[in-house]
Amino acid sequence: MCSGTYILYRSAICSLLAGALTTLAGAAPVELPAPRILRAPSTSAISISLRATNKVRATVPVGTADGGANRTLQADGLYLYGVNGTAPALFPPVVVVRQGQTFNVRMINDLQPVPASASQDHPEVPFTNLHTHGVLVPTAAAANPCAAQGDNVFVVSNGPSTGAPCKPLPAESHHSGPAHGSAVLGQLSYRYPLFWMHPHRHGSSETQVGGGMSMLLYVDPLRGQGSVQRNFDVKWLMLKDLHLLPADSRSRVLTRNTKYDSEFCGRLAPLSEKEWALRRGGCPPADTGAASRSEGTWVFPVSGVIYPTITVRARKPQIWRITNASADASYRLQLVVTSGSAGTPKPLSMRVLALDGGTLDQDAARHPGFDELVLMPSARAELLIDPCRLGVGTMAGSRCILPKSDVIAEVRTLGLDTGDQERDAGDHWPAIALARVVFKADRTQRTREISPVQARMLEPDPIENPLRAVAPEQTTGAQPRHVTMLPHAKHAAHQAEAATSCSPVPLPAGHARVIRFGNGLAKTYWTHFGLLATSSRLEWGNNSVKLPDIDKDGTPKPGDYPSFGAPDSPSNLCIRYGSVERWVLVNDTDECHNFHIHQTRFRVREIALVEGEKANACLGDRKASKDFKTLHDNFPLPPGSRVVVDIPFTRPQQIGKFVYHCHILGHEDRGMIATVEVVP
Ligand SMILES: [Cu+2]
Repeated sequence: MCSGTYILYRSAICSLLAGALTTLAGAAPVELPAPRILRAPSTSAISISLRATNKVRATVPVGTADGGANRTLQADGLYLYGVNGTAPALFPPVVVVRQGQTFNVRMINDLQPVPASASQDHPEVPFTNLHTHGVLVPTAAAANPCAAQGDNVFVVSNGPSTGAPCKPLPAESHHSGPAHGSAVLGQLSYRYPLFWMHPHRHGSSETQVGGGMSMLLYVDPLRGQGSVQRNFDVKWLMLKDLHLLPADSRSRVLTRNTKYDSEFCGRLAPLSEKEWALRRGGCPPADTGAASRSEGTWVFPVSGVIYPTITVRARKPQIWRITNASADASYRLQLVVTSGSAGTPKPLSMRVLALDGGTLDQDAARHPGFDELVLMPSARAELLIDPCRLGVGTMAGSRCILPKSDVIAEVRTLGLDTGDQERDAGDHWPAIALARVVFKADRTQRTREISPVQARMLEPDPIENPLRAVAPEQTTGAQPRHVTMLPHAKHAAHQAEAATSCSPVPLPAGHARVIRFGNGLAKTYWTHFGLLATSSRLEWGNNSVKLPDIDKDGTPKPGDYPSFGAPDSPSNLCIRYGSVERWVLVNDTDECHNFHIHQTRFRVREIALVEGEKANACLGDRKASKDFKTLHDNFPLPPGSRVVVDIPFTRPQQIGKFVYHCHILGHEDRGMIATVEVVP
């Protein structure tokens, strides 16, 4: 991060890191690492062991702008996964499974107790669990107690364990016994590809995910991957961020600061190129004069490396698989050419192949591309990085000639205000130069075809499209024979109580359900968030989302939004298996949230925004989504917005209890989460 050039600017971040960086021999830029890929040897199942650790130290390589000496940074106090007995890592192996395979995770809870500190909203507790974001996890037969838990995030492992396979765990609130292991069995029947796994213990999600605990999961479709691997260089960009306290002067180790402050580096303002050069891979504290702000740094590693270089070879275009694995931070990505340009560089138009694990459709295929891409927490994107398509080369008809010398570019997040600065609302995520990109020269000057976009990437999903028949889907041949789907109430004794209190009231035809996002109790305005998650029903008719009906009884008062607290309370929503519901998501607050629902996906039908609202920026490229048939599992909700979505509850694996929530994990931990129960 700190080349000689930086020192000239007397960057605060450089002086802070100066004592913490260890210089290594060699001068090559630090390349974005290729992950270790874990694949199943057979067609039936893949099994991994996953060790949840905390208080761990990671060595983070630090890249430079000019290929100067390699450096590393030591960060302590992290939460990391160790996979299959290997050391816990910021960028753990990527699990690649095939469609229809069973994926077994043996979870080992190795979290150690951490003394509570007065500054924490939520003390660090050694409880954890696992959520496979975007993937269906069936609630299955009682004979398999691990599978019986489905995607119930209120089941946790509450202390160090040896990973005993498939030991049933009661809900945390019931539990005060000795150590237990937990495991998850998931049957991967979703067709589209980029998912991730992270802990989901209510109250600890922000601390654990923000400490680095997550890993990637990719589901190969039945066909087509071979040609993707042959034609493209696949790059995995896992975005995380770490607040770090100043380095210990003797050990040079920086310790993670669990206290989150989105304004640590100051509020968002346009940056000059000189200022961008000070933000490679991280940002220094804002010079506010306040003592609390002036200490530490904030780094944004990409796949475990701070400011890596991504080299794009002339004859091998790339596919970038990008995941926002930060707990709270939002990114507004641009790809800009920095070499040979004067003034503000122009963003290259990025070609998006898939969003949030859902492949874009033919409508999206005709889209000219996106100058910027907003990734709120948990959002994913797959991009086609072909220098010709990006305009790095010179076009000659349908062919292109690449430049004679290397072109240097940068992946940047422009920063994002999730609320209006002037109204002091929301968070103010910083502008960071995340990675350096080198488009290699083609000295042969031969013309080349533009890489084709693989047809399979543009195929809409025939199964999950809610426009299709709503008839309950039958168990497919791809599912393992030993999984028997039973009604939820029959097989999990500890859940029987909830099941009996859940009786679905179906939406009448032409009605929509209204879900309101609000701040909780007025007295604790900034610390509690809630969801008004009742079965409010709204006659849909021919109206748009500007429906006056929504507000005919007035906006709810701050105290009307329940802030989630008790895992064992009756489910907030009861839905009949086989329904496709229309939900109107209403953001009653003055900051952005992002809606995420487990165990299903949704199609966006309408988006209504408050005109002139500055924080509409969090919608970014997603405003085009209503024209696409893509199914999302998370979606931004700007302040005051209404977003209409269709959600299918038509798969047997969905029977059971799961949650929907804001994926800004600080909001989720503070109550912006609610339960839904699908009953047969
Ligand atoms: Cu939120």
